Amino acid sequence: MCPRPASTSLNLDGETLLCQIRLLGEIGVEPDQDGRTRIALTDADKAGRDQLLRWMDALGLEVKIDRIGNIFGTLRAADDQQAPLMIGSHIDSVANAGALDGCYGVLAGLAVLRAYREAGLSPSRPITVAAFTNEEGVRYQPDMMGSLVYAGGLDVETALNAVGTDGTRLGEELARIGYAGDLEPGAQVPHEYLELHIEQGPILEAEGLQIGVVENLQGISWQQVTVKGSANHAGTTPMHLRHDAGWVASSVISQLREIAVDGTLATAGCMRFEPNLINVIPRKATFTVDLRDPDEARLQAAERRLAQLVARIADAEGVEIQSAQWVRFQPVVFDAGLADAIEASASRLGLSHRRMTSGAGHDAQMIARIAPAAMIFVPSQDGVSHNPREHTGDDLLLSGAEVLLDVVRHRLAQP
Ligand code: HGY
Ligand code: MN
Ligand code: MN
Repeated sequence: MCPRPASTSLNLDGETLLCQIRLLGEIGVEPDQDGRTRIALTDADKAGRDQLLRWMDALGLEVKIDRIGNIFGTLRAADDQQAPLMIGSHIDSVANAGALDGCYGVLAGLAVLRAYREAGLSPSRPITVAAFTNEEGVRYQPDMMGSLVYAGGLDVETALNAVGTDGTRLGEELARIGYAGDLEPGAQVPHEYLELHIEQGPILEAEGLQIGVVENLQGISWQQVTVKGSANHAGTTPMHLRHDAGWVASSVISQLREIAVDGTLATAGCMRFEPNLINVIPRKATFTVDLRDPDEARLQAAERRLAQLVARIADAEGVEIQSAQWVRFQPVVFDAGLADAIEASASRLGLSHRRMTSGAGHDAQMIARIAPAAMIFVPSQDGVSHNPREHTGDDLLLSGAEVLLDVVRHRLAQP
């Protein structure tokens, strides 16, 4: 545990926080998997949401759910008219995920409210813990969808009509799991927003540091590319007469590393051939490209290079191309005052720290559109995430939560 100034009456109950992380991490674990899968609006996501609501109820929080299924648990204040300080993240996951991504920040938010409850203190302004819907965006795009709707960046009806990669309509799934709330998204604009999250990258661990003061966040460009060629016999069609959609997709993907230069990141996460049979030249190929860069001009240059590469290879093979932009978020700079406050807390608590950029997308980048927002990182072991091996030691998890509590205490000027 990190040394705490004797004066505070707000104490972190680290044992309950670690226990809740472990219990939530057990929801969605499949027998044949090491990790858990709680993809947005599935039954497993519902089970995680139900558990979160039970913990919110146990803390006596005022619980509200908005029309896109965002969950809010609020500790009322002495002066209830003020806008809340919001602590948020997400509890949906990718497939076969770790237990910390998103969940850590939501449950650390509950730990902050528990500290107020146990100290018998009312905060000087309401504190709201938020769990945003569909942060991962792997079933319904875009990612960070719930916080984007909340921040007014996506119309709620459009979001409710989103069709998933499995053909389901988001609004029907939301109603099916019982989380189609009635609160208008964004009805309550937060005074400030804090998000505690694992780094999901290698930097803090490599530098032996305990806390990341996140100043900014990369721009994100997601595209789905569909290649339409001609099916034909694998044994009778001469190579120069083929219109092989599978070869075009594979050629583009194999050259992505030439696009990922000067700090831009490029990932082809999905690829599908049709008819996907060993002796049939693919008539259709569908693949995705995830481009990221903290610099908007470089991200646009990478998008142009990708478009030129796809066009050149497609022309040579005589196939048709369709590109659908699934996500396009510009880089975000977080609130300097909040970043300073996080840095001051890390120093006060004697924790080693550095300022850094977030490589991953987070709900904070959406809430930054409507309120001052910033993030706190803790290290990820081996920099691994979106993988059951995702891990952060208990001491580091508790240090991050101590920083969150200390920042809140100072922002609310509480004893
Ligand atoms: O894609 C991301 O960066 C986030 O995990 N949704
Ligand atoms: Mn996350
Ligand atoms: Mn994630």
